[in-house]
Amino acid sequence: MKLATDTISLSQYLIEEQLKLPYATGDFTALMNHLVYAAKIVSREVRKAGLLENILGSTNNVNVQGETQMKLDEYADTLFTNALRICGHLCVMASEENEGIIEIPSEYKIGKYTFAFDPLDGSSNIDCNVSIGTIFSIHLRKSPHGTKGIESDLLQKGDLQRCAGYILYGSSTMMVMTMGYGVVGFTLDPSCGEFILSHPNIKIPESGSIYSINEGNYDFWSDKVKSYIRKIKNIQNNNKPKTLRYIGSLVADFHRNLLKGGIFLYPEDTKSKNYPLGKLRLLYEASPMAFIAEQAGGMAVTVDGDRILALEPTSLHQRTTLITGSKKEVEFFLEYTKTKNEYSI
Ligand code: P6P
Repeated sequence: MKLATDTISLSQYLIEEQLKLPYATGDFTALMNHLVYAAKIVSREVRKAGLLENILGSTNNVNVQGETQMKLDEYADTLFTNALRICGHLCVMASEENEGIIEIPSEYKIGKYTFAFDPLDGSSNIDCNVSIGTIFSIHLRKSPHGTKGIESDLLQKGDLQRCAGYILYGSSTMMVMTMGYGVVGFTLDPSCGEFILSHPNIKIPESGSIYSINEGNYDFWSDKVKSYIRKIKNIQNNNKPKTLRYIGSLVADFHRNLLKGGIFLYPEDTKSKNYPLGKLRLLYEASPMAFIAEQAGGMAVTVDGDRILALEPTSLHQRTTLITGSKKEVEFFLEYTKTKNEYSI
């Protein structure tokens, strides 16, 4: 049993990390503390959603993705947006739920960071109490300081992220994040309302027996993806066939594979209106997850073998395919499907 004296909260961790950087101004720490506040409130609402008749179910709105907006989607989007755009450390925001950029109101100080986020990913699972999550990505602005941030401040490669992370509303609420020097996880302790450091150095196992993909799309995949999935399931070719685990919430599927090892795949499928693009969004889903995957010792590529973090975004809601997970599993996918491996160039 950990004593309160030997635990460290997320707020304390951020300050300690800030003190290690002589040039740090405290802006990032302040930004993250606003994020932590919003995360606690969203977690509270998610946890009691089933008890509030007016928070479950869908709104009459369809979001920019063409998806029905759930009430909790709208709530989380509003809460993160309002908590963060007044914090004085952002110049511009982008949300999965909003078509254009989210400007910082002129009455508030304009900061040096950008914030792209998916307020409640996996929201179709909300009403059946399945784990869902918030995903976020933070860059330094490119446009002149003091001016209103613009879209190009958000359209930056994943390699340039200052921070990426997710909040998983699962059996407990966790925040997992990276600032470019490893991956750390914090678990919300409801008894004191603090995120406590529970996973100080997350490393994804080099290989793993789990594969995560929506098998319902099998008939619509490319031949190479079909061939790969048959291969990893075929007991004759394998001394140990893999186990399918798929929740349909990227944050939950990714987090399980991050801790246990395995591979997550969302390839293109011909039944999708986005074909030949994938379903997942680059800026606030694939890119932050890729930063975490690489920092934990894993890999993240498109189905064509392009490294996710090297992709240059051209639009806020740009979609991509995503293959991510244990290094050896992603390498095997690339090798077996005879796809280039940008990591080995
Ligand atoms: P499918 C949720 O809508 C999401 O964006 C991700 O969280 C998840 O990985 C994926 O879509 C699930 O998509 O088509 O398998 O339901």
